[in-house]
Amino acid sequence: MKKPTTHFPKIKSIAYEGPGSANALAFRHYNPVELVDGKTMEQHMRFSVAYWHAFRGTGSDPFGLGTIVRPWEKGKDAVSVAKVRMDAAFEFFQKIRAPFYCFHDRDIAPEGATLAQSNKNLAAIVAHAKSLQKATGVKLLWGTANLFSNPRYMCGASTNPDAHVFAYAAAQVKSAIDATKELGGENYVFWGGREGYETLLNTNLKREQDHLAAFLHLAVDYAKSIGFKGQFLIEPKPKEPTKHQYDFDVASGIAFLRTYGLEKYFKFNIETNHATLAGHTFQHEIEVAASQHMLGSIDANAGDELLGWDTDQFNTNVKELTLAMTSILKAGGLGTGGFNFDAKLRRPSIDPEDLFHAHIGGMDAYALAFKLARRIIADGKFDSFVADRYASFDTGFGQDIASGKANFKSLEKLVLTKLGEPTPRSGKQEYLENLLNTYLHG
Ligand code: XLS
Ligand code: NI
Ligand code: NI
Repeated sequence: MKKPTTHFPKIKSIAYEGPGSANALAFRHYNPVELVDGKTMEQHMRFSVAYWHAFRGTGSDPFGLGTIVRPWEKGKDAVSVAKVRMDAAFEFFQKIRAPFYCFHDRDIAPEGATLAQSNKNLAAIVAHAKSLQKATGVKLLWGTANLFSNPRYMCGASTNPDAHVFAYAAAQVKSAIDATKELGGENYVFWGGREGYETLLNTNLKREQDHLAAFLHLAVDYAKSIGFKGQFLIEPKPKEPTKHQYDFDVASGIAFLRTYGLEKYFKFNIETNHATLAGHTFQHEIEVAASQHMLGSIDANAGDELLGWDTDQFNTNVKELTLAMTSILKAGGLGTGGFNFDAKLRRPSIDPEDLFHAHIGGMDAYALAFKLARRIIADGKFDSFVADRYASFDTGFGQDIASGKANFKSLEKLVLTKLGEPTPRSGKQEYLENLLNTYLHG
C-alpha cells in the first residue's frame, strides 16, 4: 500500500486572517511573519507542541479507556507505528505553524522488554525525527525522560529507596540527553513526577532529597562530558501523581538547588496548571523565577478553577496571560525557552480538527497577550505607579536602609526625634484593576 501523503487531508496550513476573520481554522492574532522590534512573531513566541498530549493522548481518564482513535495508529510493529505517528506529528507542526516540539523518550519511541531494546527503539526514532526536522525546519525545544509511567518507578526514580531503580533511571536519562543533543534540543527538562512521597511512615525525606540532588549532579556532569549545551530546566509541581513532590513550586525549587550547589546549572520550566495547584498564580511563579534570573521556559496550559488536579487545558484566558506576559517581557523574555502547549484535548474532542482548534486558541490568546503586555509596558502606567509606591527607599533614610547603612538604633532615633507616625497611603488596587481592563477591553 502506498504511504498516504497527508494525514490531515481536510486541513490546510493555518493562515493569519486578522481579528475580523470568522474562519475558525485561521489565526486572528498570531501572525508568524509579523515583525515586532526587528523579530518575527514566530521568533518572539517560540510556540511548541507537546508530543505526549497531541500525539499520544487518547482521552482516557481513571474511569474509562481512550476515546480518541487516530487513523495513522497502524503498522506491523510498535516502531513502525511510531514512525508513521511521527510523520503525522510533523505534518501537524507545519500546518499549525509551530516552530518547535517537545517529547518524552517513551512517547516518541516504544519501551522495549529490556533497556537495550528500548535504547535501540529510541535510536531508530531519533534518526527518523532528525530527517523530519531537516525536511521541515521544525526544531526541538526540549527533550525529557518519562520516569513515572513504568511500574519500576512506582516509588520514584532517583528518590526510589532501591538503588537499582536509581541506576536504571540514570541509564534512561543518559540516553534521553543523548537523544536531545542529537536532535539539537535547546533545553532538557526534569519533571519529578514521582520524586516525592505518599506517606512519611515509609520515607526518609532527607535521604530522598540527597539522592535527587546526586542524580541532578550526575546529569550535569554527563551533559558536560558530551558537550551538551542545552539549558537544564526543573519543572515544579506540588503533587500528582505523588501526594507531595519535592519540587513543590519555584521557591522550594530554588531553595533545593541552592542547598545542593546546583543553582548555576538550572532554570525553571513553569507550568500554569502546576502554579495553581501549588496555590499560586501563574504570574507569581514567573516573578519568583525571574527575581533570581532563573526563568527558563513555559508549559502553556490551564487548570479548571473547580477541579484540584492537572487538567492540562488549553489556555484562552487573555487576562491571566497578559499579566504573565508583562512579567516575562520585563524579565527579558525566555531566552532558549518557549511556550510549549502541555495541554490536551477534552475526552469528547475526538476529531483531528480539534487539535487545530485547541492550538489555534492557545496561540492566539498568547499572541494577543504578548501585544497587550507590550502596550502596558510601553505606557509605563503600572511601572510608574509601583516605582512611586517605593520611592521613599530612593532617597534619604530610605536609601540608607536599602543600602545597608541604617541600623536599629539609628532608625529608632529617627522615629523618636523626627519622623513620628507614618501617614497611610492607599494601595489603589481597584483603580489598578480598572486600568488593566482598559487595556483588555478598551
Ligand atoms: C506533568 C508534567 C509533564 C512534564 C514533562 O504534569 O507537566 O508533562 O511537562 O514531563
Ligand atoms: Ni509540563
Ligand atoms: Ni503538568
